[in-house]
Amino acid sequence: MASKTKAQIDYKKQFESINKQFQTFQILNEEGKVVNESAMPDLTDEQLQELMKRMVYTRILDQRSISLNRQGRLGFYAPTAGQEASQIASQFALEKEDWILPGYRDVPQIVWHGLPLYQAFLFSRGHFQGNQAPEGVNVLSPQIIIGAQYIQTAGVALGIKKRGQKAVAITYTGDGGTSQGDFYEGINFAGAFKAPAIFVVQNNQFAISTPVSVQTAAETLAQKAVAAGIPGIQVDGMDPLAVYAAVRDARERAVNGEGPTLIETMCYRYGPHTMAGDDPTRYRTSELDDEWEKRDPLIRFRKFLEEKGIWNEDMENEVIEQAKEEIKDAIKKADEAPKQKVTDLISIMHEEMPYNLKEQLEIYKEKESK
Ligand SMILES: Cc1ncc(C[n+]2csc(CCOP(=O)(O)OP(=O)(O)O)c2C)c(N)n1
Ligand SMILES: [Mg+2]
Repeated sequence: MASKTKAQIDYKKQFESINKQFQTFQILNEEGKVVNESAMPDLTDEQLQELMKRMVYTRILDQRSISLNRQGRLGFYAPTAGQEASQIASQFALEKEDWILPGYRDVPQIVWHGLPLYQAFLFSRGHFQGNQAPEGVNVLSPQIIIGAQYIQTAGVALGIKKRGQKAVAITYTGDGGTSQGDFYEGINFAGAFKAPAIFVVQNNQFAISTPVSVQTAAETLAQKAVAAGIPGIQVDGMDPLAVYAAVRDARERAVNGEGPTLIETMCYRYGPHTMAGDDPTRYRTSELDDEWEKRDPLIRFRKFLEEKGIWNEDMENEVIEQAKEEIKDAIKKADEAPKQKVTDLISIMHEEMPYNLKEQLEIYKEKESK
């Protein structure tokens, strides 16, 4: 009898049906018009204004951070312009008791979750005080190792579940991060344990100079959820309402014991990868930049709010002035932090200090007293 050599599945159809299920979710289009009324989140006018304020503020924070970095007053900085809807609207959908596990580009979310701005500046300078979130501010330090925060989030979410808390752990990585083993381990573990986690992939189209088309053969990054047995959704990451609605829905499912969700937000970083010498003109065309800048979250949300009669230029200018003022105060406060000492690093590392560090602590205390 002849053995069957042909696969029994029509793979072409399989791919088609998978891709069909991961269409981009949008509520507000580029012109600021609602295109998906039934999905409109339940937000008051005050909440909509607050969301806009935070996005405008964050754009200013980005501009000021870039300039402070150029003046040598900040250290590590990864620009955020273009990712405001993805970052700010996702944090806006959280509650205070939720935990944020950020990547290096996700400083705005932890600041809006309660980390004082001067501490974010200290983080940028590599000062240990930047990593000490105040009690009750549920944020971890920005992760530099690509994807590592996905595994940590599975753990934090499982902890939340075991304690019976009504909260979630949300984390962020980039398109490049989805190629890491940690990414798969994190979503798989959280899925298996139905842990209350929200995994956000901010697809800003590039991992430094590598475009998504080179990163993976997958049509969308959201569909990577399928293998972990969890829901996945691709969202217009330049649309604050769509991002808010998707994260809010994921949060509700998570606290109701229905497990994690993977959310891919389609966005773009206008600036360089970091301030450490990256030149995006070497790997991106100005046409592509223009295409994405037309989708800007601030432009479309401003149009939407103005149309509703709840936003105007004066309000926006007021936010800009407030942001500049607060940023100035925060950098001044960061300047006042005590100079970092080796004894600080040794003493903050462990709850109970191992004997070898105790020895080193004495040595450095002696040195620093001179
Ligand atoms: C495990 C690991 N490998 C490599 C790097 C170096 N690295 C820093 S950022 C980056 C690209 C990440 O791109 P993406 O995940 O798309 O995030 P984006 O910077 O675009 O927000 C790489 C490879 C790293 N930090 N960690
Ligand atoms: Mg990226």
